[in-house]
Amino acid sequence: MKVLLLAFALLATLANAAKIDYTGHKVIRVVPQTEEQFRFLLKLQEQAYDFWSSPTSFGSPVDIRVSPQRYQHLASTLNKVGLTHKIRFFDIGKLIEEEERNIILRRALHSGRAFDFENYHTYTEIEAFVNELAATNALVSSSVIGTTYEGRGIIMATVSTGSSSTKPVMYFECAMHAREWVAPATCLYIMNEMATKYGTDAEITAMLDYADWLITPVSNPDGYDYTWTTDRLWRKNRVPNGGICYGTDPNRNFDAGFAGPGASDNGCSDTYHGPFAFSTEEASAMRDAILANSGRVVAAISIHSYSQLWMSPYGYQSVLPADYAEMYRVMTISVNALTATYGTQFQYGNIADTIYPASGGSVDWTYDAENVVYSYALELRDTGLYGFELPPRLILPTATETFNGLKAMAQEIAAKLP
Ligand code: 0X9
Ligand code: ZN
Repeated sequence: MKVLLLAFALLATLANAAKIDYTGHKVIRVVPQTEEQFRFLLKLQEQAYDFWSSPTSFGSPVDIRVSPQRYQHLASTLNKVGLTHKIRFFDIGKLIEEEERNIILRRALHSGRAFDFENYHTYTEIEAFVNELAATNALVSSSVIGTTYEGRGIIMATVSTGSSSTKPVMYFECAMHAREWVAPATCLYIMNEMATKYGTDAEITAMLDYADWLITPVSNPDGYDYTWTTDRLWRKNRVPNGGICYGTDPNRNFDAGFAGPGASDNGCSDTYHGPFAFSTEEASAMRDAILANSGRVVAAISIHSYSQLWMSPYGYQSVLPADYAEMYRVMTISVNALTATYGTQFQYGNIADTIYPASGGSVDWTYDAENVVYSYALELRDTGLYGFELPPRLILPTATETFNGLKAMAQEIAAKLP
C-alpha cells in the first residue's frame, strides 16, 4: 500500500500540469572560429539563453537550447557574425518525457525493494535515505548544514569510524546545480559503498581508517526539487531577484574572485553571482561545514555534469596555482583509474583553460581560503548525447568509474599526507 501511494505521489509529481513544457525546444551547436564569434557567444551567454556547453576555445563546439519562438531570431543573429549551426536535438520536450517514462518504469520494476541506486530520486526520498542510513549504520551520521530560502534542510552524511574523529576530512559536494541529476545519484552510490563495505573491502577500509568522508548529496535542494516539480532544466537556487527572475548560481557565489570573469550580474542569467559573496545559503552552508573542520580538510570535490572533465583551480584566473604540479599529478592518476574502468575519456587540467573562466566557484574558495590542495571540480558523463537527461541505466557505470577515480585520488592523498 505504502509503495502504491509512493508511486502515485511520484506520478503526480512528474505529471504536474504546471510543469514547463519544452516541446519543440531545440539544442543547436555552433563552433566559434574567430575572436569576434567567440566574444559574441560569451555575450549571448550573459543574456538569458540556456547554454548546455559553453564557449571554451576556438574550434570547440558550443550547445545552446532555444525555444521554437526564438529559434529563427537566434539563427539569424548567429548568421550575422558568420556562425552557422547544426541541430543536435530537435525536441528536448520528447527527451524529458522519455526520461520520465524510464524513471517510472524502473520504479515499478523495483517497487518494494531497497533504495534503487540505479534510478533518480526526489529530494524527499534522498533525505529519507540518508536519515535511514544514519539510523541503521554505525559509521554514518546525518546533519543539516543549512536551511534554504524555501526552508529545506541541506543534508550532509558523515561516514566515519569514530564519533569524535580528528582524522583528515574528504568533502564531497554534489548537485550545486539542480539539473545535473547524475551528480546526486553518484554521491548516494559512493556514500552507500563507503558505509556498507568497511571491514569487507580492503580499499574502502583503508580509506575510512585514513579519513572521514563528508558527503552533501544535494547541495542545492530548492533548485533540485524545482527540477522535479516544475522545470527539469533549472540550474540555480530559487531566491527571488526582485524582478521577474529567480535564482543565484551558488557556484558563482563563493568568495573567490567573486563577480569576476564567467559570472553574470544579471539576475535572469544562469550564471548570476548574487548580490554579494556567500549571499546564498547553499554556498555559505558549504563554507561553514568546511570551516567547522578547518585544518582537517585534505580534499574538496565538487561534482557536476556533464562534459567528462576533472578540473583543478583556478576558475577565476588563468594563472596556475602554486600547487598545480601536485594537483596535476593526482588528477592524472585519478583520471587514469576512472578511464581504466570502462574506457570513458576525461579531459583534465585547470578550470579556466579546460572549460572556461568561472569565478566564485567552490573549489577556488577551498583552495584559496583553506589551502585544500586537492580541490577538484568534476563534470561526469556524458559529452552531450543525452546531456542532463542521462538514462537511469547509465547511473551505475558513471558512479562506479567516478568512485574508482576518487579512490585512486584518496590513496594518493593518504600516501602524501599520512
Ligand atoms: O560552470 C560551472 O559552474 C561548472 N560547469 S557546469 O556546466 N556544471 O555548470 C564548472 C565549475 C568549475 N568550478 C569552478 N569554477 N570552481
Ligand atoms: Zn554544474
